Amino acid sequence: MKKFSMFLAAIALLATFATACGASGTGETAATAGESSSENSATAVTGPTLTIADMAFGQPLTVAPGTQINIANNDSVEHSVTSEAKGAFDVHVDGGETKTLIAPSRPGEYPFHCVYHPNMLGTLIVR
Ligand SMILES: [Cu+2]
Repeated sequence: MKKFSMFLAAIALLATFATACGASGTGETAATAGESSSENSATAVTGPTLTIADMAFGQPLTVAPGTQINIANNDSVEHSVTSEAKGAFDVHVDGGETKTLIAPSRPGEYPFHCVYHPNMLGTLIVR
């Protein structure tokens, strides 16, 4: 019996969450649906793309400060684009996925590597 009441409590909790989620989108069901589809396309923004293939980053990429860069991982394993300068950027991309990296706002040369494959090296140039 105790188990059953805990089950009911869990259901009630879930219902509360569902209500809370629904409340944020009240009256915007259509807009919310639109948002989620634009979110999907937002993973691939219009802008420069850094393509990772065959365990390599390819040629250095030059972008303006703050540019949204697509990181397309064509390999089947996860890679990261991690700046040598601590904290400048660190984006992890699963195999076959694309993520967005925001270029630093400060111009300069940003060497980076993959934390999973330290021999993978690349350079991002911001100017
Ligand atoms: Cu890697």
